[in-house]
This record gives sequence, structure tokens and C-alpha cells, in this order.
Amino acid sequence: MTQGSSIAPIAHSEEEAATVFGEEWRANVTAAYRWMRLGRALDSRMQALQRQGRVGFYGAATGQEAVNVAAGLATTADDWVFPGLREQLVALVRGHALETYAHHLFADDRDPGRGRNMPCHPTAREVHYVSMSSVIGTQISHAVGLAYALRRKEAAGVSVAFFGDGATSSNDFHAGLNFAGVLGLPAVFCCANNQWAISVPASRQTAAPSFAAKATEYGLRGERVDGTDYIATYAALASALRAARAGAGPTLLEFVTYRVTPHSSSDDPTRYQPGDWPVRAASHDPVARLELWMREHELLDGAAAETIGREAEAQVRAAVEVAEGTGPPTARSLTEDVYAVPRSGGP
Ligand SMILES: Cc1ncc(C[n+]2csc(CCOP(=O)(O)OP(=O)(O)O)c2C)c(N)n1
Ligand SMILES: [Mg+2]
Repeated sequence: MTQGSSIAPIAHSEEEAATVFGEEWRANVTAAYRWMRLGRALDSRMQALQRQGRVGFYGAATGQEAVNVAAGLATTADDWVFPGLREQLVALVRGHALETYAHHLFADDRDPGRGRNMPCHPTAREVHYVSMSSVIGTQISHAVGLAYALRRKEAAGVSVAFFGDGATSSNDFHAGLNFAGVLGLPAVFCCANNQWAISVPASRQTAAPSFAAKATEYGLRGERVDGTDYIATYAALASALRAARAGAGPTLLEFVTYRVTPHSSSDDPTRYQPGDWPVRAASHDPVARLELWMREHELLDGAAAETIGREAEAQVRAAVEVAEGTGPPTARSLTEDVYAVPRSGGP
């Protein structure tokens, strides 16, 4: 992993870690590191495969792994996830099989969506991970609708919505936060502020002092968190989830991260980002920061980190191999999941 001297480890004592994760803090942090390495390996492989013409599209979450892994580990099976483009790691941590996700990326016959959605738009019903609409911000209203349903059914669980800094300018952001605030719904709003909405910098997205500050006027709790600090990120999520479960209503969390990669495989950021951006972004790498902290606290050494990285790459390669060896969806699948009783005479 990157070990540049410009990268500062996260700064927490072991006592703090024990307060956040309980006695099992070492196990939590170690599991988190493994998941982050898997996310990193997945991004790197899929971006390469897209360039080779083997998958159609990819939107990486590089630099946002701490948020995704913390969300995957802090939520419980009762909770629901409404993702944006970059939260697939949340589904994997919650138990969605990597192989199934690879089938989705290749849009093959074993993709649960039967190849009907763009890559990076999976559905993972078994872990309450709802397929996103690509229309920016709409998942916020969907998440609030689900939170309202949970309330009306007196069911357990919290609805967790993910969206970017750009999505805070959408109508759904206003409607969703307002509705959730008025009704005090069990929801957590996670704004992954990676500082770019394609080419629009966060400074052009709002005149408010921060995205978290917007919570106040909706009557929500709001917190701005360093999203490259795994422990701080987990602590903020756990606290917001606890509040929602206790009936104390919704929270807006802003996770400040750095978009390391292009917006997606269809983007060229050299046309709009300042020249020093890649270096700045790399100096906030959440995976390297956690790794340095683990080394300081003797939870990891260089050899173990390398082994974990190699294992992650092998897992990704194996899943890709299976998916690439699977054929496309059959023509007949066109009418599956569309009609309760398929009409005869179809393909
Ligand atoms: C309503 C709408 N407008 C524009 C787009 C095109 N678009 C796709 S992603 C994106 C930027 C989203 O930025 P942000 O919310 O910060 O999320 P990020 O991609 O940075 O994670 C835009 C404008 C869209 N999908 N939907
Ligand atoms: Mg963004």
C-alpha cells in the first residue's frame, strides 16, 4: 500500500477505538482494513477491464472506502441502504457475494438485474441494498419513503441514504430531508462529499458554510466528518444509527473525502481539476491512513499488509473469471420479472 511520508495516520488512542467498537476493536479494524483493500482491488481491476473493453462502464469509489466499509459494518441486517454510484462496497460488507456483483458488472445471465441496468447499479435484495436510479438525488426520496413505511409498520431498521455533494442541490434533497425532519423518521443521510460533481467543485455547489450545516434548517442533527478517517466515520455513523433506532429522528452526515479517480470511465478530469489535485487527494488516502495507524498500534506489519492486498486481488480475479465465463442473459429473460404470468408467444 502507499506509504508516502505526506500521509498522516488517523489520530485516535486505543481507548478511543475501544469506546467506538467495544472490546473487539482490534477485530473490527482488521476486518475493515481487509474490506478496504478488497474495494481498492475491485476498483483498480474494473477500471482496467473497462479500458480493455471488457465491461461497459465503471464508477470507482477510490478514496471513499472508509465511509463505505464503516456503513457496511455499522448497519445491521434490519437496516436499508439506498446508494448512489459509489457504494457497492456497502452491499459487499453487508453480505452480498462478490461473484454476484461481478455478474452484475458483466451484465450476464446470472446478474440479478438480468443485464438491464448499467454496471455499478446493482440490486442486492438479500442485504436490503436498493438499486439506484441514475437520476441524481432521487434515492433520497426513496429512502425517506422506506423510513416512513418502517414507521407505519412499526418495523425495526433504519433507512440509510447515500448521495454526493452534487445531489445536495437536487429537489429530492430538500423534499427528503424536510419530510424526514417533520415526521422524525428513522433515517440517516450520508453525503459523501468527494468535492466534485463531475466537473463542478463543491465550492460552486452551495454558499452554505458546509453541507452538514444544511441540517439545522430542516431540524435535523448535522455533523461534518473526516471521511478518510475510518474510526471517526464509524463513530459518527454508529451514533446517528443509534439515535434513529431510539426514535430521535434523522441525522445528516457529511463525509469529507477526495475523489481520486475520474468521475467515471467516461470522464477526463485533467480538463477541469487543478494540477495538484491528484497529489492532494492521494495524501488523504483512507486505506493508507488506516494502515499506518494499524502499524503504529502493532495490528499489522508490511508483510501482512502485502498478503491482504494479494488476497483481495485474487478474490477479484476469481470473481471476474467466473463472470466472464458466463453468457449473456437469454432473450427469454426479457419478459421475466416483468409480468406475473409471462404471455405466450414471447421470444
Ligand atoms: C438529475 C441529473 N442531472 C445530471 C445528471 C448527470 N450526472 C451524473 S453524476 C453527476 C454528478 C454527481 O455528483 P455528486 O452528487 O457529487 O456525486 P459523485 O458522482 O461525486 O459521487 C451528474 C451531474 C444526472 N445523472 N441526473
Ligand atoms: Mg461528488
